[in-house]
Amino acid sequence: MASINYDERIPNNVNLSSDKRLKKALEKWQPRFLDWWNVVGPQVFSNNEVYLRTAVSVDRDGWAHFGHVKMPEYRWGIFLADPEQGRVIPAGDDAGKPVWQEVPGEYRNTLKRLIVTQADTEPASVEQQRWLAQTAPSLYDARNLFQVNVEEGRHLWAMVYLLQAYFGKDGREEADMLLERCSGDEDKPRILDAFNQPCSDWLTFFCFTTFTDRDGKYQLAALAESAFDPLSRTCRFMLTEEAHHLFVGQKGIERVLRRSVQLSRQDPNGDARAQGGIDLDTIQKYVNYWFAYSLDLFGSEISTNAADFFASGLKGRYQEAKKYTEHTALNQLKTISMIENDALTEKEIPLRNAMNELLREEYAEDCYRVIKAWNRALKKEKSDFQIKLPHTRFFRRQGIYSDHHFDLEGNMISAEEFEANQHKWLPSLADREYVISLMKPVHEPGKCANWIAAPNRGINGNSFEFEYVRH
Ligand code: BYC
Repeated sequence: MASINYDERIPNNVNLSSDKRLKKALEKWQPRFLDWWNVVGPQVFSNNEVYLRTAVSVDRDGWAHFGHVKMPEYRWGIFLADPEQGRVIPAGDDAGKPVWQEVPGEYRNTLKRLIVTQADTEPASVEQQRWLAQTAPSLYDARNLFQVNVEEGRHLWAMVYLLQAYFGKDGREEADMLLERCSGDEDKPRILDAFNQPCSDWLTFFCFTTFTDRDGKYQLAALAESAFDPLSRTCRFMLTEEAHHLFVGQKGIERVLRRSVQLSRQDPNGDARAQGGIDLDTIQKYVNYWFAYSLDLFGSEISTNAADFFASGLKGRYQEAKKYTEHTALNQLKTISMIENDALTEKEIPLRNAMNELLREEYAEDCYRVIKAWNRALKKEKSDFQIKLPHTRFFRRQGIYSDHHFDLEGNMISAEEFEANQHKWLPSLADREYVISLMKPVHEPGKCANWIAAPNRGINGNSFEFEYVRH
């Protein structure tokens, strides 16, 4: 199995020292990355020792080396999954032909745009979360946040490697621009909407890591089916890291739900807020908001871009090689609910044009599994409350539903009706202010904020009381 060479200035398993030009370009980018990290990366505990996991090799078990490190000294590097011998193009017009080790001229711009869009999300999320540790509900949570942050930083490295190694001068310029755009910046915002939303509280962070990072999982899985083999190998390794981010989100919300039930039980009026907790209705509103925002990240339901990505083999379907036997998706149709004359009607469209929607459906099913797990946890706490996922048409700002209004069940409603109900369905300013008012730091080992239950176990066999951040 390919181990990672940590003796080099940039740890890597791509034999970087054999390519002097690329090595020089990446070594030039490295101090810029560190400047960026220092200015818009984690601003709290930024020079403390944090108990972090670092990859040591790219095989299934080899990537988890744990130890206390200061974040700016984290060994970010370039790690690709091992090549699959004889791999062929999984999908599209050229399915079955050998994969590409270089970028074909005709796809250069499209592929570069896809890689830049993916890459742009990685530093964006670090920027969004840079102040969160200031109000961490425990050191365990601060540590998990930092683990997510350093790995998003490494995902940026992975994408920058592809840009610099395969796209020449253009790629180097794009790599620089990735450090210039900034989440929420008026003049130079990040590319996709969800990555310009503020992340000022931990309920948002847990929703973001549940729903938005999960979009990352599905987009990376689609890119892992790419004909461009270096992209596929890069995404395959990134996916192994992504699993922990999803765990942080899912378990985080589960702990808030459990605590909410416990606190409402302690209150004579069954009011979790009166006991300093977050009521279940508010949690549901955050779920509605972040599920909808994350659905937008899949692009329009009907997309010629997506059809072209699929036809040319740049992106595949989720688990294309495993789940499908027919890989061209030609002469097949998909039924989509469209809006005509202000009413929903079912229309059949060519399957290739519905690739974004197919991926979104896989994603939504995965989200349902998470909701079920949360509802099991609620039942265990003896609560009858059930968290629900809103309909995929609800509160969309991208795609074919974005010009209309829908209720939580996906029924079309008037703008007035939406307006009248929106604070029942989505967090109001008062809800947000209330949640933010609870965000008080608990930075003592083994202590946990009142509004969230402590986790059942710690990280890597350690207890919750372990000193995850030394300060
Ligand atoms: N916001 O045909 P359309 C992650 C643009 S998350 C703003 O509908 P297409 C992570 C679109 O770019 C995963 N703009 O969509 C998670 C296009 O613009 P142009 C990120 C949007 O092209 C947490 C136009 O609208 N990975 O990894 O079929 C933490 C019409 O496009 C949005 C990727 O995104 C939006 N939400 O598909 C850290 C994968 N949606 O070209 C990390 C790479 C669409 O007309 N990207 N637009 O100027 C892609 O595969 C595709 O670009 C998209 C859009 C799926 C995003």
